[in-house]
Amino acid sequence: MPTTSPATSLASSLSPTPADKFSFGLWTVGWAARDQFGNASRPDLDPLESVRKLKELGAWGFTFHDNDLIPFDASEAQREKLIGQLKQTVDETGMVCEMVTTDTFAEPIFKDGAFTSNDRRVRRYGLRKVLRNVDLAAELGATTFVMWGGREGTEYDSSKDLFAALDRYAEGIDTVAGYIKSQGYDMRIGIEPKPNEPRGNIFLPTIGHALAFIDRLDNGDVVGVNPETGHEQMATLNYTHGLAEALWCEKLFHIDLNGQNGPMYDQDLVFGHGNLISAFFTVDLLENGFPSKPGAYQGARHFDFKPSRTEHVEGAWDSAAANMQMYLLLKQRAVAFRQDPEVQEAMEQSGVLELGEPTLAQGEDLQAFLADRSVYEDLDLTGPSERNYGFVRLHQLAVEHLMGARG
Ligand SMILES: [Mn+2]
Repeated sequence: MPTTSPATSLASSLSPTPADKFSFGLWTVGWAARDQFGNASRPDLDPLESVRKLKELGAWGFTFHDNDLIPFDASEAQREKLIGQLKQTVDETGMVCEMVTTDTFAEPIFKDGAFTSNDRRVRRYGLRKVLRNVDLAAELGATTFVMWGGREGTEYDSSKDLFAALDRYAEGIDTVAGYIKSQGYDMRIGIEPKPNEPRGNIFLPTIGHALAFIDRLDNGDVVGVNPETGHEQMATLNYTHGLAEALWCEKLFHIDLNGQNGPMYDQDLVFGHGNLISAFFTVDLLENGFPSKPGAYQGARHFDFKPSRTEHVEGAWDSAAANMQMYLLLKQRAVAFRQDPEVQEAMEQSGVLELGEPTLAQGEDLQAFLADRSVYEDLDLTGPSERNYGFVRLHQLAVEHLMGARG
C-alpha cells in the first residue's frame, strides 16, 4: 500500500511567544455568535478562563470592554469582586492588560450614541461611564484606552445638528483626555474609526476623518487612532495606507487586525482570511517600516476578530490561533521579501528608494530652483515619459514571496 508522507508544514514551525506582542479582545473569542438574525451558536465563555487559554496559545496580552467582565447592572460589590478576580488571573498568568475600552453601544440608553446623543442626560451618563472606566484601565496598568463610538451617528440627516455633534464629540474626548492628563496616568486614547454598522452613518468614519478631528482637540497630544483592518476596507479604503498616514502623523497608538472581503457587513474574519495581499503589506509596514524610515511599529499586535458562527468552542480557539499563525507567516514572508537581492534590485529600478530624496536640493532656495532651466525649460520629457517603472515585476516578486514560491 503506497504511503503518503504528511505535507511539511511551515506553519507548524512557527509558535507565538510573548515577544510577538499578540493580544486579543476578550469579546473576540468570547463572542457567542448572537447576530441580527440568529441566537448564540456557542456558550458564553468565562472571561478569566479566556485569559488563561489565550496565554496557553502564546498570546502576550488581552483587552476588554468594561461590560465584557462586569455586567452592566452589576452591584458595586460584584464589580469589585470581578476586578479582584481579573487581577489575580493577571498575576497568575503574566498576561498584560494592554488596552481597555468602554461599551457605550450595547444598552438602549446609548441608542442615539453616548457623546453625541441628542439627549444631554445620556451624554453626561456616557461621560461618567467612560471616566470610571479610565480609572479601571489605569488600575490594571493599561496604557491604551480605545474609544469606538459605534452608536455615534445617524440613519437620518434630519435627526442631527452635525456641527453640534462634532462639538459634543470633541468636548467628550477632550474631557476624557484632560482627565487622563490631570490624573497623571500613563495612558493614551485611540479613537477607532468605522464608516457604518451599527449606525447607518457613524461619525469619524475613517482614519483620515479621525486624524483631522484629533488635530482640532485641546488635549489631542494624548489622542491618536486605533484603526481596524475591516473598518477601512468596508469603506473601500486601503488599510495599509491608513496606517502609514497615522504613523506619519505619529498617531498610530494601537491597531485592530482582522479580515474583511471588501464593502459588505463587518466580517471580523481571521487576519489574512480576507484581503491577503493587503495583509501582507500591512505586516510588511508594521515589521519593516518604510524604506525612508525603517523600524517596526512598537505597539501591541492586537486582533479584533470574531470566530465565525459556524465554529463551536474548539473552532473559536483554532480561529484565535490562526490569527497569530497568519501574522507570523506573513512576517516571515515580508522579511524574506525585503532581503531578496532581486527585490532590492527591482525596488531600485522602480524608484522606490528615490522617493526618500527631497525634491529641492539641500540649501536650494526657491529663486535658485526657478532659475534652474534644466528643471523645466530644457528638460527632455522623453526620459521620464518613457521610463518603465517596473511596478508589476516588483509586485509579482512580492506575491511570489507571499505564496512561498521564493525563499
Ligand atoms: Mn470590525
